[in-house]
Amino acid sequence: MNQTLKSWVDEIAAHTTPDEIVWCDGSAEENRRLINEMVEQGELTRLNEESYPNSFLARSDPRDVARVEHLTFICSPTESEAGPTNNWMSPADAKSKVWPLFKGAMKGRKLYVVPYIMGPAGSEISEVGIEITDSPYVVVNMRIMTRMGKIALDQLGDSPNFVKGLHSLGDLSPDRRFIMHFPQDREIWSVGSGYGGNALLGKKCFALRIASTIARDEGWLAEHMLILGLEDPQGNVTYMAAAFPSACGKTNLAMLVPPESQDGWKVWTVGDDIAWMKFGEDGRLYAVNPEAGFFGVAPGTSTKTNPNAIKSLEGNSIFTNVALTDDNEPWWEGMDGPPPAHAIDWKGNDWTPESEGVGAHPNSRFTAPAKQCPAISSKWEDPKGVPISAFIFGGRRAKTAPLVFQSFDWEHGVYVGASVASETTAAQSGQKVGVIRRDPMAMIPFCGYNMGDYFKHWLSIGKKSDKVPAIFHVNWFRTNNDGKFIWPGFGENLRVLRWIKDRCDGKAAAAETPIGFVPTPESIDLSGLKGVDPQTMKDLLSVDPDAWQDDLVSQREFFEKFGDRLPENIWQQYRALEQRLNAQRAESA
Ligand code: TSX
Ligand code: MN
Repeated sequence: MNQTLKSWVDEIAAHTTPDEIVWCDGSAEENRRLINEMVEQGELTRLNEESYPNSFLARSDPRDVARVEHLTFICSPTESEAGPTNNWMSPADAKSKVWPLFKGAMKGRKLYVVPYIMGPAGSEISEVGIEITDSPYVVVNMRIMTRMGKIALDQLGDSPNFVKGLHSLGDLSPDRRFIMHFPQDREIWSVGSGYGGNALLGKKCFALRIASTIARDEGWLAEHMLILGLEDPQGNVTYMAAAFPSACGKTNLAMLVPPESQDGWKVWTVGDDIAWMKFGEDGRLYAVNPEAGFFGVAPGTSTKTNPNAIKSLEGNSIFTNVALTDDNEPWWEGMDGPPPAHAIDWKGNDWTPESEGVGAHPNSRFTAPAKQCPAISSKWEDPKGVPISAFIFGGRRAKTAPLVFQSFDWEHGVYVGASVASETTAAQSGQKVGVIRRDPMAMIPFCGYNMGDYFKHWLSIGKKSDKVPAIFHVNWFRTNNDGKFIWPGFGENLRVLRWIKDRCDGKAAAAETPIGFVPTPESIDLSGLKGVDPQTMKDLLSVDPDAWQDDLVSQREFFEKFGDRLPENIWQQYRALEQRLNAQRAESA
């Protein structure tokens, strides 16, 4: 028995006073028992055994359906270590505020000890975490999302080196809800929420917020990135990792199915949300997916937008806050076919297509095992990871960013990542449509330390090796003057991935512009693609210096928040872009 673990569990049990302590082994039998208990309590609904075998519906408290950034804190010793993009509380204040909320919190409940590995078993890149929780929903989700149970205790052995995560549902009141991160102790305290991102502590809390601080200290990367392998008709696979802000379709890109006209090309899924990357002996960056499942947004997922996601979730899956049809099947807006004539909505009320609100909550989720994805990479559990050739950043931009461009070099690429932004959509509640939100490397909600230091860390990674990935930026969301999307997106994005691969191989042609290397119109294969004529392609690849000048204003405002913590190289890149844009304007004037 691991003594550090045992004394921590004893200490927490003494304070939270559960009725029983359950050490989870991750077995199928244990999972069945937990699920049966939850079905009996009415906390889970068994779905149609024919179409969705071994799958279940959960409904959360209606006030507890999403991550809560205003209640999420980085509790580093000083406020400047957390930086201007995080909420900060001193470790002492955080502990004295939240520890009382755990007092007696598990009375009448069971305390589950959930050991888990983030990353493939036996990998040097992997890390062990232990989550203590009083939510059986968390346990069964963690079993899908991580390598959970005995396998993790075996990997941990006697080592005190694990991330401690303490979670209690508390009374689910938003007034007593806190998601606290203690990077120096590698510890997470979460109370008052049962929602995924707040309660499944291996994912955003550990694999991004805590791991990003470990990665900074140890010289590696913990990023909010999908990982995919692009296989050419000869069978060569090029691995890429991509970071996009929310609502840009990261999971869809990770599982891209090539169109029929791109015969012989394949995309293999390694991960859809998080990448941990370390240098190999050959100087290349190797990436693993720390997760073992997909916690995907359900609405909008269909056989049209993401057929592989649909096939991944047709069994052994958990659905949270979706609607329930009269056939006992899950349903959400944007699913294939017509909406059901009657369903039970995510709050448990009768629903018809004529009803006022939605059937499924816009942030409703599926939890599905990664191994069920038809395109899962044969290397997805390789302890070595996969060698990354390209980093891809992106955002939802109506006018500025072209379909794709490549940075001039690593330092310029870090600046491109730091200036990532996305325009809000109608689906994102509570704000106006088309507002620009800056989200460097898609890490704004997930970086566990000052992002000025984070950019410095990225710059330092480029100095460690001459084989770092090439850096690209994509934008699937360019619109014309009528506001209509001019790129078909989805499977057709394969054509852009091919250009990226060719650039990595030193092949495809590109034109030098102020913002970077943009494809020549002929260098993107448009064979068999209807609706993208030569003029549209020109529009997709155009760089409007006036639009970029406006973007620089927004960038400056954002970067100034970091004061002298922002590396001078980022400002140099900013000024160099400004000068190149001015030169282009002077030329065309
Ligand atoms: O995921 C998306 N991707 C990446 C796919 C690999 N989405 C969905 C975003 C919300 C999560 C996209 N939406 C993409 C895209 O490439 N492009 C668009 C915009 C778009 C939407 C619809 C059409 C074309 C573009 N066309 C028709 O509906 C017919
Ligand atoms: Mn994410």
